[in-house]
Amino acid sequence: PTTLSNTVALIGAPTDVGAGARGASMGPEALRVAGLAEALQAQGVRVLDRGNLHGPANPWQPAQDGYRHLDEVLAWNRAVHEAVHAELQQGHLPVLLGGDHCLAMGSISAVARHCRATGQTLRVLWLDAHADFNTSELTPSGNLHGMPVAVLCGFGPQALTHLGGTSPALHPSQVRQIGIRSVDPGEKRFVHAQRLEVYDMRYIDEMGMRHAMEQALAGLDANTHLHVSFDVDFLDPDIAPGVGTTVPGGPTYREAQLCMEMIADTGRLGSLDIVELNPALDERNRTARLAVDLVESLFGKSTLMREHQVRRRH
Ligand code: B3U
Ligand code: MN
Ligand code: MN
Repeated sequence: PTTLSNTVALIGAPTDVGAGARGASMGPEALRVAGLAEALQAQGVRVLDRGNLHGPANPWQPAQDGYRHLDEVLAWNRAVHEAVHAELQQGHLPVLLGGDHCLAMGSISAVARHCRATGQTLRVLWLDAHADFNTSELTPSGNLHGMPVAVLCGFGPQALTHLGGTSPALHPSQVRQIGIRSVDPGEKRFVHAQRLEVYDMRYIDEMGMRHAMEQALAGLDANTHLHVSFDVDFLDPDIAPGVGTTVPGGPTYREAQLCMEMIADTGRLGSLDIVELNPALDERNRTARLAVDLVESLFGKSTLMREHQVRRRH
């Protein structure tokens, strides 16, 4: 099998409280309109659309003590945490439809809590143009979507670092970042200090997506739960304009497909975030349709029989 569970639960979290641009709150519906459930069903999985979570409106206020909208971000992440954890306990594969990337605090803390209880090893693949490793001291914006990896590693306000009870939810050694090409100066020093494993665009240019993914996926075994946190701004803005913070020079269509196919080949996918899709900035929903296309590959769609392609690599 391509994934840990044959039943997928779609959980919409329509908010942009952690972002610097409005519009990611429309992401869940855009993904549904682009045919996400149908695409997953075509890959042979059962799909349960749980509808959307509810939470506070975006107050659009400036940062206070280095954080924008901390109370609202906390409320949304509590809801996400409970919903994701409930699906995992039922043996389902949760797919979080964001919403901005601050919601990964709730989803990944739930996955970490589940893995702790079941004795599984958690590996997180962070597909993003950004490292999302800021703290209140380092952030240039106060936007919490730039901080989820730091919060999950225990650096941030107590209420967020303890969403899953114990802190930290993750050790930096459990994270692999792919596609990174925009890191703030203080954030960069912190990434090095915490020894985050980053396959940035320079690495992908020099070594190729295949080698980067082989490294990022090395060491998985039959006890590994693989969580993919897919920030749509990972993709090159030429093919994916519908995001709040475009950064030029991202993976091409072919590179992104290969990335997803190699994750599918591991058979260890256990949970997924699709975040930062911003329909207000998209062109006729093309970025949503591309995201759905890539998720099909992530769930095992391939041109030929998969065994042939795996064999070719050895
Ligand atoms: N690193 C910047 C920008 C940013 C991070 N994530 C997104 N944008 N999407 C910040 O504000 O932390
Ligand atoms: Mn992100
Ligand atoms: Mn990003």
